Amino acid sequence: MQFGSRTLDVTTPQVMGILNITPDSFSDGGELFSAGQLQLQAVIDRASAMVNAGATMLDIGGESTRPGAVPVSSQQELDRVLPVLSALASRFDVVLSVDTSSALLITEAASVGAGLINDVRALTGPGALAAAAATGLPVCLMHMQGSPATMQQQPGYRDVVQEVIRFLQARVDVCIRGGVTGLLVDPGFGFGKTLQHNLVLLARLQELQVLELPILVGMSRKRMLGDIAGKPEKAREAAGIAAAVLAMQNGARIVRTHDVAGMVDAARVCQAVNSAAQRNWPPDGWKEST
Ligand code: 7PM
Repeated sequence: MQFGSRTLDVTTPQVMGILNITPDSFSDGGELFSAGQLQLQAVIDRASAMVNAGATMLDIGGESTRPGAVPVSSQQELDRVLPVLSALASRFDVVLSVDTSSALLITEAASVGAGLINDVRALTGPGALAAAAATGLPVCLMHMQGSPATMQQQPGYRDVVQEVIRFLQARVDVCIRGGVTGLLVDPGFGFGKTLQHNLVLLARLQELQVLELPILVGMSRKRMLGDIAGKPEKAREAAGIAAAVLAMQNGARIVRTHDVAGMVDAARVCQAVNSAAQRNWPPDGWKEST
């Protein structure tokens, strides 16, 4: 699959390292800031470690979407993300993903080397769809119920898997009509979902294969893992790997994680076992792009 100037095989599981460029970010942020100032060298060092550990994608975000988060200004998001993208694009031969809902940042990110647009709001924001289509880059569409400020207050579904699929299919259709030419889908673990909703989505992730698009998952350090393992954010790596292995076995092609080295090993184990087995993995029928 083409991600701007870079090509990546998404029939084998790929690991996407998370770079949260937010001073308040849960589980990994803050450390990339000193006295409120972004430390570009710290970001480059973190990215370098992830690439050396086998990440083939890096996801760069400047807006905290943690439950209860208040929106940051678009200018602040731009100021955080664009210098990072520029610095990384000239240094690393990996796909740089920009985690944003902002039309302006989508446009600017494409011009400084982004290869993927990752939008937790699935291009529903003002101008986002047109901006994304104009870049020619692929887009990851994520499901969220509600908005970050209130999404964990009262999540409710009749059938969470069916509702996620219906939402994603509708957004896929809108995006294709709007001119987006490459799509990934993501069920949005933790975004307007109880622990039970997240578990059902993971158990039945293979049902998302009806969308015939590569599936991306992000569970790294999230509360669902804390609820299961009973551990704080920094101690959830093993739980995250276990959950990601189940996701890969159920068809996930890209795993978004803070803990790259362990996840790369896990992805290689999944790939080795599944390619040895004559079980039609990865399954046929999904599209490289629209
Ligand atoms: C604070 C709390 C900061 C939570 C960041 C987060 C996903 C994503 C995020 C995901 C895709 C995090 C989340 N989660 N994009 N962006 N899928 N595609 O854990 O699950 O990094 S933000």
